Amino acid sequence: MDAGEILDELSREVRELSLGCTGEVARIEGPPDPLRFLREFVLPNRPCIITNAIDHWAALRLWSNSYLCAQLADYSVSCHFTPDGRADAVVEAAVESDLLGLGYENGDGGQEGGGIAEGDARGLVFASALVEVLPFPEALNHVLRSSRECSVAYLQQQNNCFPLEFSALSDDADGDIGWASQALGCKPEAVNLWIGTQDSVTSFHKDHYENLYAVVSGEKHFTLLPPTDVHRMYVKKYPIAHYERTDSGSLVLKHDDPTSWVPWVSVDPSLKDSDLQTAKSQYPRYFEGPPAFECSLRAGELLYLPSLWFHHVRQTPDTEGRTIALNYWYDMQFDMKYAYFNLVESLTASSSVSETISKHSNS
Ligand SMILES: O=C(O)CCC(=O)C(=O)O
Repeated sequence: MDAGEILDELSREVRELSLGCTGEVARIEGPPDPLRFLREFVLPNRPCIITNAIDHWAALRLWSNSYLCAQLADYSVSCHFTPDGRADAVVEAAVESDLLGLGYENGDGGQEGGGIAEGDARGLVFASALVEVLPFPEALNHVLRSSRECSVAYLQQQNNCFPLEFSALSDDADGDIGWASQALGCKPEAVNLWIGTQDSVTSFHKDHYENLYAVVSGEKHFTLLPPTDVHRMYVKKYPIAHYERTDSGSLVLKHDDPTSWVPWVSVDPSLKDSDLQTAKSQYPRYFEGPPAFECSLRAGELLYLPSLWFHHVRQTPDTEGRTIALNYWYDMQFDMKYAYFNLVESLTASSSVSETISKHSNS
């Protein structure tokens, strides 16, 4: 057996023993008993959707656009801008000259590699959004007017922004998820608010947190893969770039100076048509392997997204044109599960498991 077959066997076994093979995410009526939540979901690192757990939040009834603008009239909030709704994502650098000096030619981007293969499909960069701090009503207006033809705004900041930037809303939703805090033995390290439209998509990534993700309005669509599937994600190192605003107000992509590199998932599960066909040939382990865990969350539902799970997130707006969510990040335990994950990640990086992309992009 080569490394790829061994890792395939691992991901199959985890499904057979614990996660299930259908790609369905368990649904439970909440709020659950903390011990049950710990035993059935946190310890086995298994996601679930919890219904009827946040019905008491005033946010579910109050958070119209006009209410939010009235409550937050004098607040400034962080708004993330991209031309196409893809922030912290691997994108093609629009300007060829932007790539000069990034080390593609001689491959020196591999210097800080830590064993992870270089993102060798030339012209691809990891693009981060332009973040502007704006009065809330103006920021919301940008979100609602988003379009992939000009600019997409996503109101989010993963720095505990709910209490920090939106404190006027703190009575409308809980500061922590009580039964989860009990099960996990701590309060959340960060509570983040997300207001976006269908144009904002969050690319595949994983976090070192136990995540309780609550939808307040609209719908969120998650594509999830367990940590044991890391060998199917084609993690490569990409040069980091960021969007800047020009004098005319449009967004341009600039590479970071000095150049730095970030390991990121190459697979985009939301591609269509010919792009999807190309991706299928580049990333066969993802597209030919067991199905991802797919779920959609409606307003009032909560997802337990376990630590280290890869997640890709899309959204459908409500009748007011936005999707609103709050997520609670709890510290994960850096225990044996974490050590095993590191082992699987190292095995993936040190073998030829993720090499298909190189063969295709070089051919
Ligand atoms: O809602 C989103 O767009 C992304 C959420 C996410 O990545 C997270 O909660 O970790």
